Amino acid sequence: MSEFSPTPKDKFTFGLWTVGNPGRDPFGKPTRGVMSPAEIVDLLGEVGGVHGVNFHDNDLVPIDASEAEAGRIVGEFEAALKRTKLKVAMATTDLFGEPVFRDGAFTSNDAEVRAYAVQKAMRGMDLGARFGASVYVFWGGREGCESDAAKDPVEAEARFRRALDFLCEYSIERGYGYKFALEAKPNEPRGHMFFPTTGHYLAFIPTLKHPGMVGVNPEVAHEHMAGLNFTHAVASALAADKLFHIDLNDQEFGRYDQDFRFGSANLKHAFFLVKLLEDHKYAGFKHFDAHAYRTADRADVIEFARGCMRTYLILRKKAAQWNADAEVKALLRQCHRPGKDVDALTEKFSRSKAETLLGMGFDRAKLAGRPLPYERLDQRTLEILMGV
Ligand code: GLT
Ligand code: MN
Ligand code: MN
Repeated sequence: MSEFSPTPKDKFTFGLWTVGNPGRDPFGKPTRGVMSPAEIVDLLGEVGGVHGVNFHDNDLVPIDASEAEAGRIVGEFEAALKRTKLKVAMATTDLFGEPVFRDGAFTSNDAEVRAYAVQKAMRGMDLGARFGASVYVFWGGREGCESDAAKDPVEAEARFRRALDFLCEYSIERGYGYKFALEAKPNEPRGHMFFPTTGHYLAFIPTLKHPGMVGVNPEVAHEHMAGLNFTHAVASALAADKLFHIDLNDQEFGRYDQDFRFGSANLKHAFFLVKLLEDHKYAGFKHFDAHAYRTADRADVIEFARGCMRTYLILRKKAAQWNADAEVKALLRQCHRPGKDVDALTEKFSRSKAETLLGMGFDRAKLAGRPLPYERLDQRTLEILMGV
């Protein structure tokens, strides 16, 4: 056990589809053998220190499985969980893979497809609850369009709201206690995706019937694909008390959906993300929604999974080191100029405070001349990261 060995207390999780990814891409066939859910759980057991596993309904039970087949698969999965002491943390619905969802699920133009999608989500929730999942993710994989001629986007949003309101009631009625986590993605697989960023969902949630049980599941790669600062998206979720789950991975800016090992592409961003999560004591699951390179074999998939967690734990240590660093502290003292009296003025509006503020004189030149040694601060940050 090294100081960077994870334990289940770290709440690191992997989806069946992550370490189980066989290396298929839009241009090429699988490069690894397909593993059964039980085999994937055993692999995670071999990785060590993993808290739990997540699944889509059909990662566990194929959509066309007979009852006997489903029973066998679920039984083997259950036995593997017992063997490895892994928990099921999160469950979700595959509402994107089947041709029936070619025009969306909850936002499809076909009322029957919409009803089928809600039914499939209900059954997925039943399956997740059976294994004790506490978070239910909604990634609107096909919710969107190629042409705005196809759908009124306001109507589409209303359909999505209706589905979620219904599913919230279903969870309440069944006593499942789920927290719903909505996951945004900007530009794949539809030509235009509805709810492309975490911010869109944060604006949408207060319009629901049960906003308290719905939060977000931001994913590193998804905000980076759009050229956005992921740490800021997570900060908005934290500030709104809506960070119910998180998908950690990595992504080169501007590229296709890469789902790389956490921290492998943008170490500095990964550092500030971990620092944010740790500084704000995020206590939820940390799911590595990533997969190994297409070139990886089984042994390398294990290295991939260990790498995700190890990088997180190293960055957690680096964040603590940064917070305790004397030079960082001194630089921060120089850059942050608190002023209780002036802050109090704008704290809560009153006519007299407004009058006082209007009457104040500010020396713009003096304020503009105060030093802000951010170059030094950023270089010190990099040196801590580089271990110098
Ligand atoms: C799919 C997607 C992910 C989502 C998963 C949940 S499936 O791999 O790219 O980002 O989190 O449906
Ligand atoms: Mn992704
Ligand atoms: Mn994801």
